[in-house]
This record gives sequence, C-alpha cells and structure tokens, in this order.
Amino acid sequence: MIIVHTTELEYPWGTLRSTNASKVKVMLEEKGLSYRVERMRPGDLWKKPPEFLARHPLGKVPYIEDGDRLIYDSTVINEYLEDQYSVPSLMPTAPLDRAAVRMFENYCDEAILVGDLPGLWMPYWSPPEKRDLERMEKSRAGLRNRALPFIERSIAEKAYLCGEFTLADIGYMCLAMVLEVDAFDLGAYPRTASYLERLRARPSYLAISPATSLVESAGRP
Ligand SMILES: N[C@@H](CCC(=O)N[C@@H](CS)C(=O)NCC(=O)O)C(=O)O
Repeated sequence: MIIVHTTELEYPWGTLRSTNASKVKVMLEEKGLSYRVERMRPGDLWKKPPEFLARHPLGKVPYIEDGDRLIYDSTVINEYLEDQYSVPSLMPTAPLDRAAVRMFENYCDEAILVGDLPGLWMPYWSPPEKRDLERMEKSRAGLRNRALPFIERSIAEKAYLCGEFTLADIGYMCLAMVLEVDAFDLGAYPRTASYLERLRARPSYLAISPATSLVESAGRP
C-alpha cells in the first residue's frame, strides 16, 4: 500500500488540503491504487523537524512511500506512478502529445499552484477575522489576469485540456478545489467554469473535495 504524507485539516468552511498533495491523491484515485494518507502534525510543515527533512530535503509535502522507496515532489510522484502503474494510462504515447501534457502540468504548477493560488488559499487556513483580505483579492486578480484566460483559451471546445482526461488535468482539479471553497465567480470564463465542473464531477475529486471529511478521505483499501 502506498502512503501519502500530506497536510489536511477540517474547518467549519470545509476540509482544506495541500494543493500539491491533492494532485497525488487524485492520481492515485484515477489509477485505482490502494493508498493511505498520513497527515503531518499541525505546525511541522513550518517547523521542519529533522526527521521530516530527512525524508524530504526541502521540508515540503507531498512525499510518498511505495514499499521501501520514498519519492517527493507532486510532479515527480505522478510521473513515477504513471511509469510504475501504467494502466489506466494518463499519458499519450506520441512525444509531442506527451510534451503538451507536461506543458499544461508545468503551467499549473508555476502560474497557479506556486503563482497566484497560495495567496488565496493560505488565508483559508486561518479563521475569517485573521485573513488578509487584501492579499486574497490580489490573488483573485492575479488569477483573472493570467491563469483563467489561459485555461479559457486552452480548453476551447474540448472536454479536457488534451482532449481525453490526462495527467495534464490533475493540477487543475486543485484549482477547482480552492475556487469551490472561495465560491469564486467564474461568470466571465464560461468554458473554464464548465471544465472545472467536469473535473469536480469525476469520482477522484471526492478524495480532495472540501465537502469530504478527513475520515472519508483517508485513502483507499
Ligand atoms: N514542487 C513541490 C511543491 C510542494 C509544496 O510547495 N508544498 C507545500 C504545500 S501545498 C508545502 O509543503 N509548503 C511548505 C513550505 O514550502 O515550506 C511539489 O509539487 O510537490
């Protein structure tokens, strides 16, 4: 059984999860693999005790254990899972198509998960009165200026970014998760709104949905 190390906490406004680790949970669900979620002690993600740094030298989540192997970084983990557990495949076979998947994945990581999303997501880990509303609004504006027009153009009339559901779409499920908690108005981006709804309708989304409790999303036997 694969063990996913991550941060997840329940609040009155939803179950909040590490976005990067959510990429891995969705991948495991899509692959139908058996896994268990190991949640880090609150605070350790920031304190970075030596035993944590020994497992992930950058002191981040996620990292996974697959037997005696330890693998970190959501992109590396998901590529590993694709290579090691190739059925069902979430990667096309032609080199240029594979490059297209990786470019969408890279865009999501850089422009969204590291770019504009943390400024909107991190405040939700605090009670409403302690949130930096200005920072949240700036992040929403950042998404409106950059990632949302990009998705709107890229999805066009397709169901998923590369036609079929692939590894390219998985990071965007984490965007769907955050925008659900934020009740973000996507009225100006109708194709993106439908795309994110399509992602939320996949059974794998239940593992990261803000409506799913910690108990219900602790893994799959
Ligand atoms: N490139 C890494 C980024 C991981 C990352 O930044 N994770 C966040 C949680 S979503 C984290 O651990 N933050 C704590 C820190 O940066 O010290 C990945 O894809 O796994």
